[in-house]
Amino acid sequence: MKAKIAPLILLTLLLSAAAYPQGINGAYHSYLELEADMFALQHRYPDIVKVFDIGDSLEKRNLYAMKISDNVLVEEDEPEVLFLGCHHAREWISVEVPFLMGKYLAENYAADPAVRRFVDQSEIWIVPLVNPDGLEYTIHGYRLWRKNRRDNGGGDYGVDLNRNYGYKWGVDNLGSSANPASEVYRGSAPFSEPETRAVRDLYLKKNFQALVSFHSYSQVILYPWGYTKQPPDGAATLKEIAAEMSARIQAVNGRLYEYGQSGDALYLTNGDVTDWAFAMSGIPAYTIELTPIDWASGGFFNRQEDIDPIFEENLPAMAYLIDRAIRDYRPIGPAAYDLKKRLFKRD
Ligand code: 0X9
Ligand code: CA
Ligand code: ZN
Repeated sequence: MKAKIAPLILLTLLLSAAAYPQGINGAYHSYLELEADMFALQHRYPDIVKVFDIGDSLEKRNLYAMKISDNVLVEEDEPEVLFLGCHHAREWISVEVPFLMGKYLAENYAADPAVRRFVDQSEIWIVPLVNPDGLEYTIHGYRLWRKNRRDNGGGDYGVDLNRNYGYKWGVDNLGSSANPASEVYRGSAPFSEPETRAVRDLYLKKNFQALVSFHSYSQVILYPWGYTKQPPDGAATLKEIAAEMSARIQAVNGRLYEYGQSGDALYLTNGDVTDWAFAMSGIPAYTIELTPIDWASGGFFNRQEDIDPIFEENLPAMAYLIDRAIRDYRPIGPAAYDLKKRLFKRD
């Protein structure tokens, strides 16, 4: 019996290796592939890249943040910008864009004066994979999984991490759901999930001046508030920066990313990361919903060949935001919380 099964297994492995030379996730990163690539980048550019373990996921995977800056081991008094990816498991392209940003900065630091200025004068923090458990489940389980993998009991799994942040959490049942079976289940309490706690704790330790949380696939740029259609203080500046980012994206491949307040341009949400960050420290905080490019083929299934063009078109928007952070270095919004008096240092 044994002797018959072993060659069969071997054959199956060989066939699948031939059919999927990069694994079933293709050119997209799995958790382990991303971990390896982040540490490889740190190994190659140890002066400007450092990977931090910022906590554990529910299933005990590491949550990583990658810092890109000169004197990377030192906390300098430089404006900090945060790029987040993959709150939602199936949005694979949202891992690639922030990771590629880190790679681009590291690889072009030596030769490109604009990159050198960013890296020397700011600290760029990248958390490309907020939801590693969910991502692994989309690779090995169900491709269209969205939430994390919290066992809610009763056969229901998952909390929508982008409904679990603590500002106006669960303020209504339009922007999130109290039903554990829902795709937008907000969790049992604000920050009930280790993944959102890790982002929160990083945020509160730093002094971020701008933030982008990448998602897919609506090809839009969204800004707070998400929980209400009322505009926040600073709405005009949020809109102005969004317009600048949109124009820069469009200049690359011609794609128009519409922009607007979250509740108008897309739909209402409560407990998302941008509302929370904006409430905490009044910084420009954006959700960029990346493009599917091919809308007909199903929005979450970006082709592998589309990774580079989608990164390339978003690069100047990210660069613009870093540039703004270096030039402005001050909050624009309500600032409900003073980040232990370390914020607003230039006011
Ligand atoms: O619903 C979300 O969390 C985001 N869209 S997605 O299709 N990627 O799930 C949008 C979040 C932005 N906030 C609001 N639209 N309020
Ligand atoms: Ca530095
Ligand atoms: Zn999303």
